[in-house]
Amino acid sequence: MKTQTKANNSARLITMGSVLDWNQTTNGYSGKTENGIFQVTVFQSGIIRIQATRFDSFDPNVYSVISKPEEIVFDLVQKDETLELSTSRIHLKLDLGKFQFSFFDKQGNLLNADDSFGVSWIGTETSCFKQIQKDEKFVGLGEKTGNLNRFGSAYVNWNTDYFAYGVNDDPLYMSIPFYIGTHAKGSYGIYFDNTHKSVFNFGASTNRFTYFSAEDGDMDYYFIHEPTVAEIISSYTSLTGRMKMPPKWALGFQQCRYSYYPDKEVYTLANTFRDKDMPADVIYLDIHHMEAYKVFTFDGEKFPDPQSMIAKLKEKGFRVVVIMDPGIKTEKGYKPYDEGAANGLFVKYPDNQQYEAQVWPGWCAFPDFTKEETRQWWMEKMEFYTAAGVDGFWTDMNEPASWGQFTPNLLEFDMDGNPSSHRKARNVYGMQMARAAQEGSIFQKPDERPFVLTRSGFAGIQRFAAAWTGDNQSSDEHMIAGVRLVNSLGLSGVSFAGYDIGGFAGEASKSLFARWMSIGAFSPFFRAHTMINSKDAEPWTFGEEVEEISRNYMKLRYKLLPTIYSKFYESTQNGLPLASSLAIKFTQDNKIFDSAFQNQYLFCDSFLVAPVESNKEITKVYLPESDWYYLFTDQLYQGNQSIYQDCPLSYLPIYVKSGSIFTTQSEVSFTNENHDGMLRVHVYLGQEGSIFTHYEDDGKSWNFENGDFHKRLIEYNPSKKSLIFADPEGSFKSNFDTVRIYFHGFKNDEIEVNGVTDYLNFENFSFLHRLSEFDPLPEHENRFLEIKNLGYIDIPYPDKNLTISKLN
Ligand code: NBV
Repeated sequence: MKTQTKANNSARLITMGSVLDWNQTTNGYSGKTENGIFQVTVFQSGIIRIQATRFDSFDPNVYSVISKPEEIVFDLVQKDETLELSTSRIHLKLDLGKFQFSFFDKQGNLLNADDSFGVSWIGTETSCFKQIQKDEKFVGLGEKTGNLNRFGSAYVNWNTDYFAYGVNDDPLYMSIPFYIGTHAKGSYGIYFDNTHKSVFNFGASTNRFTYFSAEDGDMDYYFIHEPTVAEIISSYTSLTGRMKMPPKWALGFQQCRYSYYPDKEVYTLANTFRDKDMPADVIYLDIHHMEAYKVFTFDGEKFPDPQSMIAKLKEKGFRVVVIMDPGIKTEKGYKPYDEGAANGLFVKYPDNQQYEAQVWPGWCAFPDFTKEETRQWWMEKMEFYTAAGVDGFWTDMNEPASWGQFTPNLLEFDMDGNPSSHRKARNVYGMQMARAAQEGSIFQKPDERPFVLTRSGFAGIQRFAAAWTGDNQSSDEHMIAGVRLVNSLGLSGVSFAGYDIGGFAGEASKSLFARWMSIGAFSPFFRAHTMINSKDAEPWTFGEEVEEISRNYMKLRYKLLPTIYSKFYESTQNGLPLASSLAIKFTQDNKIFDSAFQNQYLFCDSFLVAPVESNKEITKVYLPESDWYYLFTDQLYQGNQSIYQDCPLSYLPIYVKSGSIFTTQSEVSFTNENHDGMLRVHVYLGQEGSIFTHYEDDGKSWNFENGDFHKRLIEYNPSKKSLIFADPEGSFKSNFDTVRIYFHGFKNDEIEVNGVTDYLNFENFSFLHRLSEFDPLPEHENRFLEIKNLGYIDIPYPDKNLTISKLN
């Protein structure tokens, strides 16, 4: 039985009090204070875990952190009243009298320190108060609205179904209690590993401290320090895991609506994409695919033969993703209900009675996804869909949502053998449903990589699913806010994320839709979606011009697949996002936090994307340190300045970082369609070079895990004036037989290929197609931008290393 140790006046704050005794442990130290116990664990040289509780044992979250402490050498000494622990990265001091921690780097710079309230409680609510460092900024915290720099704001983590949320509303569907603090002395990350409703206050309504607190549970956080924000994110994802390599089709364009039916409408949709030459890979079936909204059924009238429908769609290169909601209609005779009830798989009240609430099907029971047997059962049930040929799964309403939107806290969840109330379970429920969906997909189709899209989640969700930002609205504000949400998810370990293009609630104007498609092409997850009863919102329904603009950006997305796929692979290895807030690479540049520039991000490392509202023809863009090439003309700009950029709807402001490399392929209509066999390598003159990791595999199976991939580094080295293709690794045979290298910004007429002179060809080059002149009036003429006289050479795809030299 857990007993409260001391101080039972729950109306006032109590701190840990002073340390009474401590002992060294294998990975750190632990001890006892006047009011609680604590443990300090060195996880890695750059990660230290702090745990404190008022009870006599700890109550961890078993769902998020999947790694174990490494065997790390550390020093531990007591100097007077201070206990000092050092690893090769962090120097941690604990004031034994006050139970206050201070974290320093190895040069002695103070990174982060507790306020004198340190770790404390008010009743069951546990908090950790931190001093604010000079000019400190805070980024991350996952799916949170608000500014990139979270200083001055407070946020709640409590997964919430929020239809048509406002751009400043909080909380939304997913909680990730991880943030990064940064100031002139360095950056650090804090992951608060507590699943209860929590609050992060970065100095809202107080100038004394920041704090994070939870309604209950332990003070349990991981302090991460590395020299760069990128390494901090990598460390965080070494704790909570990284995404699995998705199937290639999931990187293509995805079309959704609430809902496409009957089957004829789905065929028309698929055919229209192909007839209109607009590349696309995925069609979604929303809740109307079911009979009376019962999961694991198809509505027999709307979809009399789902299997042959899906087979026909596959012939055209389309995959089908179905929605799965957790609510199971409480209807005797409906097998999923009968089985769940008979086997005790549903969420219950403490008296063991089944919990019911209303959702789409009416009264429903809710599978307890925090129970292994329930997940196992769900995995087996998914055969219903995979047998019909369904390839992907969309877990919606998994906050969990129900009418009334107020789940009672007394409900009980198994929590994998540690029964807990809804207070502890809610925030991980959605993640465990996404896990069941992923495990189910793998169980049913062991040879194929799964694709799961989830609305709700918690720290670690990246291991199981891609995320989208729920029910946004059709407005410019939302389009821009969505970019920031996705960038923030990327700062918090969730690389595969996106938003409903066009907006879910409401109807997009022509210009809004066009702009949103162009921005969405540069989002990791690329999907258009809209609400029931709204106007058609496929890319051809907004008139000819929007159709052409959309097609242009869809095609550009598909041309960029070799880059995007390679960067997805890298993200599975290092946890870094594909849509990378400038706070990652340009952390110390205050300008990037300006409200005018905070939405800008790097996509796939090379592209600086400046999202801009649909009604703007000209915009201000901030170019951070480096030189930058305007993507569509190769005009060169110096960094560390803001510029004015023309931005007609047809041209989204995008700049390529000098020194970068990216790759493209010929146009295809779906990811699996054969390209022309030529890999285009674009290299941009710069003072600082780069290494691009080119990655290929079969796009669908797990064979890459056994070495069946094709990977090679392509390095541009400005001081050696060379571009080197390293030896390929892996047993997979590349899909390319030729390489065309485009030299952007170089002055060469000739270069050397493995020491042999070769002469460049020149052409006018464009990443987008010329738009038709829809309107004969001269003032409506559409601009067409191209790169004049771009030099290139063609070579056979090198089967071993190859050096291009004499670049200037
Ligand atoms: O299943 C219907 C919708 C879905 O289209 C949307 O993407 C989800 O976020 N779902 C929410 C349920 C209700 C929406 C009003």
